[in-house]
Amino acid sequence: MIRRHGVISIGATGMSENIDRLKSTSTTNVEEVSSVVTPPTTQAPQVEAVVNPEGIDTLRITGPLVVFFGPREIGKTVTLLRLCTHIRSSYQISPDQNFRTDAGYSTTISAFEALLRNMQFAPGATGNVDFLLLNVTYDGGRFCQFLESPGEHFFNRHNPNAAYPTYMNKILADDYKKIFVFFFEIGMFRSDEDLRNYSDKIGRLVSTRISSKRDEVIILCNKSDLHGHYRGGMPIKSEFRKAIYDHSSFRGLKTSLENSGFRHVPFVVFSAGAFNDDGQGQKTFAPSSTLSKGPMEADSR
Ligand SMILES: Nc1nc2c(ncn2[C@@H]2O[C@H](COP(=O)(O)OP(=O)(O)OP(=O)(O)O)[C@@H](O)[C@H]2O)c(=O)[nH]1
Ligand SMILES: [Mg+2]
Repeated sequence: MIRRHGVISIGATGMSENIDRLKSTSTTNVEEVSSVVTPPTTQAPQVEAVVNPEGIDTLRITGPLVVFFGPREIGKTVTLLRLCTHIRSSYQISPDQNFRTDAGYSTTISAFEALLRNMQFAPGATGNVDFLLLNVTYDGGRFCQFLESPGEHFFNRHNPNAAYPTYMNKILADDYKKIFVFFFEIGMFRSDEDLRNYSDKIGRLVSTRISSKRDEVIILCNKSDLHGHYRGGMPIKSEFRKAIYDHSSFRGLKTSLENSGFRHVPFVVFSAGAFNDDGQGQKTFAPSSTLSKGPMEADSR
């Protein structure tokens, strides 16, 4: 089904269209990428030597890299899991074993794999899965990589102008293609000031560190199931778009996108599924539909 549509599709177009475009650019790099990600063991000491002080081996990233960018609790891990469950019948997805050098990374990988197996979201279930690199392979060659980082590496409302961590600065400086998925949710912060700070931080990134010639940007409006703009089981995308784009706090980012030459910025309305409290402190989860018309509608227009 994925081959027929030629996309990674979660019943919709926006995110999938972009990943499809990514496919056309990434396949030409397969040879090059494969040789970089599997260095001969004799080179191991060299790799060790360049691991940065944060214990993150950015040499594991050769792109194209999809960056899930958003604050804590916005739903990056859940979105990643939902995307993986959808594409795994055609794409091989495996956590990169050597991205982080700290002892806790193996726990992260195990927790991710366990969640992918059963998608049970007890409170805090995604807590251990906040920082990992996934390698996505198609037809035997590297297709792309997904990076999920803890929200505070991107934005902390108590310190909105904090610098990015060193590993992130390296990623931003490296010249492989990046696809930034900027996470938003209607009412995601308690104050407009926090929303403006978040949007402005993205705006600065877009203006100064992302190239419209090389990179792509997606605005993802997450947890749509919580925000009633639905008709006939479908999210009304124009309503979600209005709520995000017409908010005064978004203005600076809109200008940055326009001025930076991003002519087509997909706006994706997304929900991983329905989350309900079971009354006993647990959350039950029902994944959203994978049909092309369903509540997990994503659209690019
Ligand atoms: N209603 C609803 N809730 C969601 C959705 N996606 C995530 N959530 C809820 O949001 C919580 C946080 O999601 P995570 O994916 O862990 O958030 P995150 O952005 O990865 O957070 P950090 O890793 O801490 O930066 C989950 O435990 C769910 O309860 C969604 O599509 N709909
Ligand atoms: Mg997370």
